[in-house]
Amino acid sequence: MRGKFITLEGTEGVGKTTNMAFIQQWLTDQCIDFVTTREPGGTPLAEDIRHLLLTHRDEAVDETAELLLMFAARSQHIAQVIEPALAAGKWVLCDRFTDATYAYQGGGRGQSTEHIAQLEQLVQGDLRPDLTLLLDLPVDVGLQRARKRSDPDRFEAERQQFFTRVRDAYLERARQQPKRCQVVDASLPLEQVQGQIDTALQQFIAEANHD
Ligand code: Z5A
Repeated sequence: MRGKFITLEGTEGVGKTTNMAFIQQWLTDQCIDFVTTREPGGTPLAEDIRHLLLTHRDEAVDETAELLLMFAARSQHIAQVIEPALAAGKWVLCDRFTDATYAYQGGGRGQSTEHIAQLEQLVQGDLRPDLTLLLDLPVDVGLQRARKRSDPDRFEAERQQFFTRVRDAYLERARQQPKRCQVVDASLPLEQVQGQIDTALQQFIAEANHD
């Protein structure tokens, strides 16, 4: 049987890395065979593209070039990692996927949603996540949390208004696709955040077993 595809999304400082570890443990406890990966990245070539995308540079980065690089990395990632794993019956847990493109390149940069949808169709065909956990919290809280970490990369250096547009675009995606996209209130203490994730995963498994 084909595996399930779960993605984790959110703006700056929502706690993706922290909660990826929680979900990995959760899947392990359920004896589910899974692979963990991330975007942009997940293969040597796609990780090279990630480096190109996140590095600060003197040259202005054309927004269409940025969009195409995201999908170039994704195409390689799907071919090398995601599709083979799903076809082998493994679950795939991915730190960000195409919702991030709608949120950052669409909402944040103002790139056309139609163009993103066309690239999504070209690169992914019918492949879509089965479940997306959207960690959500007010932008200022997330930025305060993120500031405690290392120096900001090219995206993290954006202003608060940029992340507000990103957050709004994520929430709009969740409103449009409420079954696939579960919004988690990431402003709560970690234990309560993980309680919500646990509930969403249990519900997802129950529905998957029912299908
Ligand atoms: N990007 C894009 O533009 N288009 C695309 O299509 C894709 C990506 C796929 C790299 O992503 C960049 O790529 C990303 C968007 C762009 N840039 N940004 N911004 P990334 O996923 O690698 O980058 P990230 O956003 O920095 O993710 P992260 O490292 O997982 O960070 P995080 O979500 O902030 O997670 P964290 O490090 O676990 O948490 C931050 C801090 O908060 C940390 O100190 C935690 O201990 C703390 N924390 C976590 N949860 C809590 C709670 N509940 N209470 C209090 N404190 C907490």
